Amino acid sequence: MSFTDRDLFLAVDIQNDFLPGGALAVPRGDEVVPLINALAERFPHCGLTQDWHVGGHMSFASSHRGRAPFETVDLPYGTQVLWPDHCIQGTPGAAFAAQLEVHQAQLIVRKGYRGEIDSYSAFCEADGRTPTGLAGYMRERGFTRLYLAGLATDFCVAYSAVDARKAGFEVIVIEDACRAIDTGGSLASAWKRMTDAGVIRTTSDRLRAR
Ligand code: VGL
Ligand code: ZN
Repeated sequence: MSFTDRDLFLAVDIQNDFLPGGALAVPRGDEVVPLINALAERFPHCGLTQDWHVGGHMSFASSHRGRAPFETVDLPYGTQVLWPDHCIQGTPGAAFAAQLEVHQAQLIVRKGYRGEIDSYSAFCEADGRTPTGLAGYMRERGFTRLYLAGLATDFCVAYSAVDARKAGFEVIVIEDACRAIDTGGSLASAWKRMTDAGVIRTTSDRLRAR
């Protein structure tokens, strides 16, 4: 069995700032890049997401006096983890990793571009109601299944996976092609939320055997 016109493979946030040496480096984040390149070749339809913040974004610790990265603050839409400045529009840190070779990607979803609101999810911003348009794009193109890999498992991958389930799609997370930030128990809680939402967990080996 191979992938069909109903399947979309989405590689999440493979950007310099999330790789070793980057502003918000995900431990061993670079290890997923060759896996993602190989996976993408097998899908007829691929997309990419790109964290795409304005300078002074509310998710940056630097926007809150006296606060440090990885602390949390309460914002109008809920609790927000504070991050180092990262993925600022047009900067080298926001660019896709040089080793990423998914030139056949048909779609790039940018998110987090509103200064007052974060967006981990590729579907919906952190207020839980402002859509990015991805669900509509998938429906118009007839995609019913979403395969996810990338960075970080416990933030952008997990929020995207759960929102995709809410939008009615089948969702498969390719675990070994993801890496986590894991701050304050975020990885365990992300897997619980994904599993509860009916997200399927697989590995690139298992997919290769299809
Ligand atoms: C992400 C934290 C802040 C991610 C993005 O891509 O998982 N995490 N912005
Ligand atoms: Zn971000």
